[in-house]
Amino acid sequence: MQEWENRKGFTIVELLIVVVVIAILAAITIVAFNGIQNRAKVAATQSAASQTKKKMLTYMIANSDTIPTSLAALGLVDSGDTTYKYVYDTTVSPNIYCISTTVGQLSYATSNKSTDSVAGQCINNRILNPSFETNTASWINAGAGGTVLTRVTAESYSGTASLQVATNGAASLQGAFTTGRASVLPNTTYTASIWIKSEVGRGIRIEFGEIEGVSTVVGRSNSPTVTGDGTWQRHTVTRAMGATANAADIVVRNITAPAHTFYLDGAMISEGTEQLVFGDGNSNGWSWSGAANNTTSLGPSVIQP
Ligand SMILES: [Ca+2]
Repeated sequence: MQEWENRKGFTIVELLIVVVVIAILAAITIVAFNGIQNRAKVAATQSAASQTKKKMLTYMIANSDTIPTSLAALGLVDSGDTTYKYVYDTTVSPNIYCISTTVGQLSYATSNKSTDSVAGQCINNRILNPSFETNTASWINAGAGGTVLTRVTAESYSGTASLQVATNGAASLQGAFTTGRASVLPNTTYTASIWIKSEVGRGIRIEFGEIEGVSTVVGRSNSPTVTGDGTWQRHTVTRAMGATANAADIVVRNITAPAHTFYLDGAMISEGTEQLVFGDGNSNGWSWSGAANNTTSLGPSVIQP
C-alpha cells in the first residue's frame, strides 16, 4: 500500500483532465482562427471592391464622365477565385453602373450610388414597376374579366405600397400580369420572383412567360402552386430563354374560382438561377434606369437566406 501511494506519475483521471483541457484550448484556438480568417476575407473583398471604384472613377475622369462597356477597360479580369460582375446602363445620363467582386463565396459591390462597398453581387431587376410605390403602371388584370387592381398602402412587402388584386370568382386562373414586358437576352436563363400575401388556404402560382417578336408568347414556365398562409410568401420560377426571346412577363394566377383578394409586391426578374433578395432603385446602392419606381433598376443583391 505504501509503495502504491508513493508511486510517481499521473492517474487516469489526471490524464483525462489534461486531455480535455488540451481539447478545449484547441477548439477555442480553431474558432478564433476561423473568425480572424473570415474577417480577413471580408476585408480583402471589400478592399478589392474599393479599388474597383477608384479604377472606375479614374476612367470616368479621363472619358468625359462616361463608363466603359466592359471591365477589361478598367483592367479587371477574372482570375483564380476572384470574379467580377458588371451591370450598367450607358443610355441614361448620368451613366449608371454596379460592379461586384466575388472572392470564393463572398461578394461586395460598388456602384454610382454607393460610397462604400455593399455586400452582394450586381444584378439588373428587369421589372418596370416592381413595387407599386407610385402607381399600377405596367400591370393589368389576367384571366377572365372582373379582376380589379388597386394600389394600396395598407399592405406592403417593400416600400410603403403594394398591388391589391381582387378577383370576382367568375372563373379560375384570374389574376394580374406585367403588360410592361421585361426585356431579356436570348439563350439566357432568368429567375422571376414576386412576394404575394394571400388568404389562408388559397392556392396561387406564377407563370414566367417567354416572348418573341412584338408579343408572341413562346411558352411559359409555372412555379409550384403555393398555398397562402396570410403572410408574405415568395413565389419563384426559373426559365432558360430560347434563341428568339426578347422579352418576358410574369403572370400571377389565383388557381380556383371563388373570389379572392391578395397582394403583390417586390417583383423581380434577374439573370441566372440564384434566388436573390429583392432589390429595386430604392434599395441601398441601387439606381433606376429612368423614372423612379417605373423603370428597370440595377444594384447589388445577396442570396435569399
Ligand atoms: Ca411596394
